[in-house]
Amino acid sequence: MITFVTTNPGKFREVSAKLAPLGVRLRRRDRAYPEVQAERLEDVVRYAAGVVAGQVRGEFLIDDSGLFVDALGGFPGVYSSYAYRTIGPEGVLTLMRGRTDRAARFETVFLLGARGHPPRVFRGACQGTIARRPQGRGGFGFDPIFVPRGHRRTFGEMSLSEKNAISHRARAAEALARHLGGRRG
Ligand code: ITT
Repeated sequence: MITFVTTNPGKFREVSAKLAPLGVRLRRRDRAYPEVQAERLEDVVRYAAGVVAGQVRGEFLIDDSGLFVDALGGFPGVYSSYAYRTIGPEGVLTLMRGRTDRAARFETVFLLGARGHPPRVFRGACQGTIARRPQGRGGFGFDPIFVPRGHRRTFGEMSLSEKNAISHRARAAEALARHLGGRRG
């Protein structure tokens, strides 16, 4: 059993669905961890892990993700949580008004930790573009404004399993699964 420390039920649903077929069970601890101001997602999870390790028994997982928009110099990136709460997806669309370069990517960094053990980090990314307007009610966060490369619909218009086949978080979960598989097998 791995404790996934996240305030975000959408993340928990996605990762649970990805790992369940492998026999890996997750439980959610709905608790915020301190997010340091840093320029890389990895620095955020590594700092948080030091705090979480003192609060959670056994193995834990934390996920820090962000939306990096090329035309905005990578913003909101590591500030995605703040940007979501303040300007929201509509605010990102406003910043993108008149921009023809709509390239963006989602990134996820997972940290698997346990007190007294060195942490392991896994990454996933998904390239795409920023939509002209929000579309769809599925997913969470910036999903309604992100169209993954090779698709015409936003993540917000996709089912959980469609998003889970191609997303940044799914890639990170696959890397985690390979690690767990190697360890168990
Ligand atoms: P925890 O830190 O408690 O896990 P959070 O929602 O604050 O939850 P992040 O800091 O990793 O998580 O996420 C930054 C923001 O990016 C946040 O507003 C999310 O809604 C959004 N986000 C993260 N993953 C996303 C995804 O797969 N699709 C759309 N938006 C996402």
